[in-house]
Amino acid sequence: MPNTTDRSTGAQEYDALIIGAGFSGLYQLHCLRDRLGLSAQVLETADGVGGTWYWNRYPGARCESERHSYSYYFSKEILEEWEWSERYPEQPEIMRYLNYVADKLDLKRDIQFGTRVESAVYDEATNRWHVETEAGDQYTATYLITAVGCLSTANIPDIPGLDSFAGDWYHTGQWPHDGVDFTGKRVGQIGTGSTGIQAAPVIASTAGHLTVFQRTPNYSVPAHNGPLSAEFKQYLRENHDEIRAIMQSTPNGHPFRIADRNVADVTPDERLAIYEESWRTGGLRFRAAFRDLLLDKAANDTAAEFLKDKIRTVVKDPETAAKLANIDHPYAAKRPPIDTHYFETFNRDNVTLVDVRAAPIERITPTGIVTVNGEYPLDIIVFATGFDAMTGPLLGMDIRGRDGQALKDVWSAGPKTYLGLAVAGFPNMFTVTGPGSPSVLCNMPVAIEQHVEWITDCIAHMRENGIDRIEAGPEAAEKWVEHVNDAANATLLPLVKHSWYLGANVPGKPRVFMPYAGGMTRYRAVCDDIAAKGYEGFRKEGGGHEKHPPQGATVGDFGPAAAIDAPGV
Ligand code: N01
Repeated sequence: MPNTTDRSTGAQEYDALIIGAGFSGLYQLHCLRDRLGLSAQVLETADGVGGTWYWNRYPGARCESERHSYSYYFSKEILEEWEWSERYPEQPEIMRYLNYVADKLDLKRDIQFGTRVESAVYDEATNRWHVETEAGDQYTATYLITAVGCLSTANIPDIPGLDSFAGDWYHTGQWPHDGVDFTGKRVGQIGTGSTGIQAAPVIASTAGHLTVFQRTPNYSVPAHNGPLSAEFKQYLRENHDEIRAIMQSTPNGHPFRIADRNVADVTPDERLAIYEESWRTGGLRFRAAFRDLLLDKAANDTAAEFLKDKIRTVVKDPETAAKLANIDHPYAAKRPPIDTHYFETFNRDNVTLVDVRAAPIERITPTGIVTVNGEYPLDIIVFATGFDAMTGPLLGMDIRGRDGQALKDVWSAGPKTYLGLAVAGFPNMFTVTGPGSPSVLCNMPVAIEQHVEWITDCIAHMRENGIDRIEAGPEAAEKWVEHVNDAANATLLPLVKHSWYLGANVPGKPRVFMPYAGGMTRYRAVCDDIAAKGYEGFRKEGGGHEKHPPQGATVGDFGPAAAIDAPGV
């Protein structure tokens, strides 16, 4: 319930507004409302909870983190009550889980569904955020928390002629709730990232014919999905604390440790045996085979060669295998997909691979897709073309901070945040999994829980100490951006020129490496240290704090970038 309603504007007044009802927004609401006792409201575009999982209903959509790690860990009761069914839960199961959590914590009564936020404007005189929705409803709050996710703004390439297509077309991130019937249809799928690799085998199983338009070939490791055994479920029930301890002590937040050995520490035969074993284990665990896979190109080459050999072994047609294995980026320098029979799909008679790097797409016609080699007649086009990642969802709203400055102008040369959590010039605004946070290089729920708890503690600290405004200091933000760059540059990640980590998948987007590659463990320690030092690097007003206190001498000492253990995926 709002504290009050402004009589002149009709604006509903809250302590906190949270934008988005996915993993982040749900937990943020619980923390602010039930732990701090604030009046808080979530504004959510969709008609239900779930965030990115609400929209990504494409065939084959399932989680790539292992079930028991893709969960909230803040509540023992939830951990004990909920039981996952498979190693990698499918989208409907994740939706059931998030609805279960929302109902259990009675969160939905404070979520306004079907509500798209258009603008959020900070008013310095009243120290409040004014939020307006597409429908013209108005809200104000002291704290604004964006929980909009990293991968929620669909990237639909601007291919000439799309409007003229007489068939149906869909983006995987905006999938129809009733599903799509591919039976007997000629389907074209553009995109071979994690999504396309999940979708293609399922689409091919019913389509008349599937043509996969591949621009950048990709590695993939079998997921080896399957139902959980009774013994494993028992192990999970009895070992939550230990599993959480592992997830919180690894750089990527997954429930397994990255091996503490370098590729050069073992003989070629041992290395092969390790890769074979990792391939059999499957999923993102393959990445954990050696510590230096993302730090040393020569080490990475050994994994890359192993994975390309697997493609050539699985795919029967040598020409198709060659196109699929023609990968020129280091393994895991793009987010490494995992799959269920992706490469095997190209052995089916009803599947064709088209290399659009060699023969680019020229246009879409009423009847299909035309590349420089000719037309592919289609009934349905599936865009598995990814997202305007990390900044897209934030810049999709008109967010204005002090002096009316727009976030899109402040970030015109690329995003700048302090810890990925706050932006200079935008007081009392917090960005869960914002650019500059580990987010997408980490198992998301682990990153989200840390962010939400840090933000909650920060707001509690403000209220206990009479601090009215908190804002990232520009110097601290500059140093954090530098540190984010150094952390990325100490790895092979920036070697991929065409990666959404860099914003390179969206024409005109500034090329800035957005996620923090220094590892979740390091990041957590930095955040804790900053909080322990009274939110060092932040400017505070109220409670006896000066308006612009000088920054502490140690701000920016986040540790050496090169000491990164092993960035995650
Ligand atoms: O998107 P992507 P995604 N012409 O950007 C191609 C997460 N995720 O949706 O590489 C032709 O990775 C593009 O080609 P290129 C995960 O973090 C999680 O697959 O730009 N092709 C690429 O092949 C993941 O990384 C899960 O040359 C075009 C593809 O489209 C992130 O979401 C599941 C093109 C886009 O790949 C995004 O994955 C799935 C064009 N004009 C995803 N434009 C789970 O954990 C783009 N492409 C469940």
